[in-house]
Amino acid sequence: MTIDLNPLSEAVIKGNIQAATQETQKALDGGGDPQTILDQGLIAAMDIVGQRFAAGAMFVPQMLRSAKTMQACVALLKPAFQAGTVSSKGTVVMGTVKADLHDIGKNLVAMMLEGAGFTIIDMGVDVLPEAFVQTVSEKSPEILGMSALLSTTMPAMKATIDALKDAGLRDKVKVMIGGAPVTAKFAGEIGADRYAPDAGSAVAAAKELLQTS
Ligand code: B1M
Repeated sequence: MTIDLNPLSEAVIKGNIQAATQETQKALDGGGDPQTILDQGLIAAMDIVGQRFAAGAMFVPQMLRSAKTMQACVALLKPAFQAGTVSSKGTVVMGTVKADLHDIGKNLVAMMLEGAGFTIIDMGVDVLPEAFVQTVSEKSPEILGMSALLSTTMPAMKATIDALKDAGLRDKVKVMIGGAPVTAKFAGEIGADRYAPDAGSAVAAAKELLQTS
């Protein structure tokens, strides 16, 4: 079945929450695949928002409205990604690194991991290295997941890994990183265990790290 997701993308780009949530619901009610709605309706729209911002054709308040619109639509998709979870596959502490306020991607990764059976401790945005270390120390998660969307905040990932080493915790937790400017090469350079380019890969990577299915 083909569902036209262009009206949804347009509504996200314009930051029209009412139209976007209506279009999301319409797509779901019409039997649309939630993953396709997410990838081709919502994430594709945010890519266009980013391109327009970079070209000076959109500004921060408009980008923020688009982000809020996307989040409202993701909330409608959430139940579809979280059907039938049983016992926990492991605990993942998640956060966006110091000085970085982008949380849509991090929230999506958390949502998918939760849907796949992991327990999530979400620390939010602008998380200091020492706060990550404290939570790892207190909660003993199997995985620490860090997200960064700005090239200027990527170094906070290394700072966090270094802080884990200083606290004697580095070998007690697997570290997974992601976010638009992050690469597998960078993950290797800073001593992370895994890089994942998107939420689906993050689930596969988490399972591989813990050798669970
Ligand atoms: Co900002 N912003 N922003 N922004 N913003 C970008 C990132 C930018 C690329 C736009 C551009 O110039 N084209 C650019 C960064 C340039 C750079 O450093 N390379 C940028 C900038 C410059 C800024 C400000 C500095 C603008 C300013 O104030 N002048 C400012 C910084 C604020 C701060 O953080 N301190 C800023 C602010 C904002 C808003 C607040 C307005 C808003 C964020 C709202 C929010 O998140 N609640 C915003 C938005 C919306 C964007 C864009 C348009 C969209 C980001 C997004 O949500 N994408 C973005 C352009 C773009 O990326 N196309 C842009 C959709 C999301 C699903 O994708 O986050 O990549 P993403 O997540 C993916 C993967 O990366 C991966 O999986 C996710 C799902 O598939 N992933 C992981 C993410 N984390 C992972 C963790 C993992 C594994 C995978 O393991 C743990």
